[in-house]
Amino acid sequence: LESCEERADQSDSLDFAAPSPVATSLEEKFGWGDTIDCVLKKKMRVWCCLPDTKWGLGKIQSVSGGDANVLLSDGKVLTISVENLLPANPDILDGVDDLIQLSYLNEPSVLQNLQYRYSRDLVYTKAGPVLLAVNPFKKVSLYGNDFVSAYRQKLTDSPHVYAIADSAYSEMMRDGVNQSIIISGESGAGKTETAKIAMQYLAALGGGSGIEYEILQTNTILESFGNAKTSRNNNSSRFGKLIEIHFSSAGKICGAKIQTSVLWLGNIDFSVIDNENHVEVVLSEGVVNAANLLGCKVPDLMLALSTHKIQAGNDNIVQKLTLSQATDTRDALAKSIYASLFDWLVEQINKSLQMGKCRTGRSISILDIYGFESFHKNSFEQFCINYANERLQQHFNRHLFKIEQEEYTEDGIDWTNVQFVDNTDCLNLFEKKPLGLLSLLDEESTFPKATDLTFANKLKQHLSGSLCFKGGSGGAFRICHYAGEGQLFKLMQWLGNTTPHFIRCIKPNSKQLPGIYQHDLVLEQLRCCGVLEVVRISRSGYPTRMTHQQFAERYSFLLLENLASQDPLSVSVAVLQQFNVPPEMYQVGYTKLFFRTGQVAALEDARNHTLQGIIWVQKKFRGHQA
Ligand code: AD9
Ligand code: MG
Repeated sequence: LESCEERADQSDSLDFAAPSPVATSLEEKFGWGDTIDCVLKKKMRVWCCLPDTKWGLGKIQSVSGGDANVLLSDGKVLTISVENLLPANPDILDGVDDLIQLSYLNEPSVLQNLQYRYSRDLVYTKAGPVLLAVNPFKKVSLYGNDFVSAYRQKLTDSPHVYAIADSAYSEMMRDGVNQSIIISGESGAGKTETAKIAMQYLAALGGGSGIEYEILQTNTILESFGNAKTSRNNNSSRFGKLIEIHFSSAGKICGAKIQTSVLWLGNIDFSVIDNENHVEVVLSEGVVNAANLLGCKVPDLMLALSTHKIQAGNDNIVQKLTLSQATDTRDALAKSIYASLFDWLVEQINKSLQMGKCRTGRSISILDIYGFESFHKNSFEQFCINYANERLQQHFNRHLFKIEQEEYTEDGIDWTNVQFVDNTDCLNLFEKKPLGLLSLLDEESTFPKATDLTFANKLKQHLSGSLCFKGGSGGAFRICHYAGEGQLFKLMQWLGNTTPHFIRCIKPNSKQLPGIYQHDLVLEQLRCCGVLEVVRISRSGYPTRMTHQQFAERYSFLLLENLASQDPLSVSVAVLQQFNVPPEMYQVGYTKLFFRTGQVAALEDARNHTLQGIIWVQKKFRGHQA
């Protein structure tokens, strides 16, 4: 775990309203130019970074020099450096169903919001355009026919996988454009369950021919072959999958297609036969059975697993393998046999799902993919997973900005002020030819004398100029991913032609048990899959939107001058002027007002104060009358 200060800085840099990325004073952190005096007078809620690296909620009592006295929710008063404070949201925002509504977007606020909802079985929360799904690890009563009809008839707008599936379906029907639902998250976070829930909704909507049952059944078959119990998930998918559901022009399911990001072999052992660590296969039940199943002779398999053939001129030279080389060969063989078996299975399923008449070209794809992974020591598997995610992130950013831009343009506001984070540098690091990670890896693999170390040195030699690459000692190197081809290109091409919908699954604890919410684990995932970044991007422009009407209704009573007869826009502008909201903090659209982060919290505060004042006067007045 990093230190508190680091956390405070990182969290703070996520709040876009802050004028500088690393805010040093309280005013800067609060982001709306208030003086400390104002903050004190308002007795604002703040997050305090406590010594045990937890965040505690409190209210500022007083400030002297760089320290603040804060009354914590447990009644204790704490003296704490102003640097270790972050603004907390007003309590009207507790448990909001879209993180975008938070006035202050920092890590403790987001964590608390998700926990607030999770403890009430509200496992779904929006993070701007993304649906966050926190795994309940228990049955929650959020599914089934009643819920399906409620979402279909738009009787509820509470965030849900059904709502995502519904908008995919509706947009496909309305615009005739293919859709995709991209589900990511770490192992055990609930991706496969979420994919099934989305499929159930689509099956309910587009069902009728009976094929929807077949599609739902494929999960069981694929899971029984493709899943295994791991330390992180008792029913872990060891494959990424993309299922395409095809619809007729009437919106009925007419077909589906699945794409796909040998145990005896594992029992084969080797014995070392010389002091150069060369090996021979131990004759055992494992090797006999494996040879039988593969349809080859036992000595052939034994030879194949312990030697390496190289061609030199016209001669074949047979070299004995070392223990680690032989183990790798055995595992690679097991993997490839298993992969071929799985491909065969998918092919069979696809054959049974294909329906000749289904040529409308309309489809919804559901992609179940691993999220960014980061361990102390990361292998080629993490390299591939993270690269895939980096591509998805780019896809996502492009899409996000398109939506933002469209809304601004529609309402006639200037959106050139919107800044965004771009991950092109990181993608270039992987993809650039001839000096990207992938090209260099390809090249190095063809050198007979290449080792991990020569590869690492080559990377350091060529890539040290990139901000996303950090060389380490020996064979170590690090890639700084955005958060925090093999097939992939085809997948991205395919997804590029669809309208995407994103779901990020979050694992609340590593015990796979209900009711436990581990802050650090959740935080790590939020950072890894870039959720805060996403919300920040969505908010980097003008995250809070209200129609002129809504704004005027809510705040007009604060006006000193009576403008009740005027139109909502004039009233709104008068409110903004009276409260000295700086012009760069908002934009006026044709129908809506767009605000930067923190502005509405300040107005809400003024509103609450005035309301309290009114109540006080009314009480006095009644007392006087009595
Ligand atoms: V892996 O990358 O394949 O290892 P997933 O797919 O992310 O992983 P999975 O969907 O298999 O995780 O979910 C793990 C377990 O969490 C499931 O077996 C369920 O017991 C539990 N789970 C997940 N989502 C839900 C849910 N919406 N309701 C109830 C759930 N239980
Ligand atoms: Mg899975």
